[in-house]
Amino acid sequence: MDKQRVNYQLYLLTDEKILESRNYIKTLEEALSGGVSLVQLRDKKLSANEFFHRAFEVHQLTQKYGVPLIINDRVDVALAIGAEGVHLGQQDLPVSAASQLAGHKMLIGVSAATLEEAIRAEVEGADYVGVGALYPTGTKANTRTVTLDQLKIIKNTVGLPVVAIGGICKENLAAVIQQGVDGVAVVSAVLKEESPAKAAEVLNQIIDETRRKQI
Ligand code: TZP
Ligand code: MG
Repeated sequence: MDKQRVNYQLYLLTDEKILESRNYIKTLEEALSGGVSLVQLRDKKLSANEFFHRAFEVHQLTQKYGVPLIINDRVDVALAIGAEGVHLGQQDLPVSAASQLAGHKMLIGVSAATLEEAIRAEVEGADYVGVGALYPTGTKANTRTVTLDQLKIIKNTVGLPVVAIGGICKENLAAVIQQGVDGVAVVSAVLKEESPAKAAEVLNQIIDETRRKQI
């Protein structure tokens, strides 16, 4: 994987509650076939052993679609399965420690809810920042709110790719893309839909159309 060529456009995060109520792998495969460009495995409940096995299985699938897999929180699991990246929150390992373990080939993403956090992530050597939550979300508790204006300021200040997250759906997607971000990260807008493939296709169409109108 070439870090410079990663496509952040439609970044799908998994959610154990939603996926375990459906067919886990089939639902993810549908999302991939609909054009998801990046996947993050996020599961706060599994043991290290279970998380490793799930990550291995999901990696087989993402590799089939040529889509990088990012592991949430756990650098050890990312390394153990040979994932393309790891995503760190403000309470996780510092970027410097993660990159010492993972080396420079692995993509390191950091969650940021303020300009200061985004700048720090860049200084510390992150490869991209996830910024949010833009809108109310039922997927994650205790999110911090980021406005569209703050998102734009972050995008215009840091040199890293910026991915917006939190409650993003087809109704508010154009407004987010208009801030100039590199992509959006979603859970429910794809995984809760009856057809995850169709949902991903529609989101990609909205992004493409919004970008075309901006030129
Ligand atoms: N971090 C900030 S909001 C969020 C995470 C992991 C959840 C996003 O889920 P959804 O369903 O797209 O609102
Ligand atoms: Mg975390």
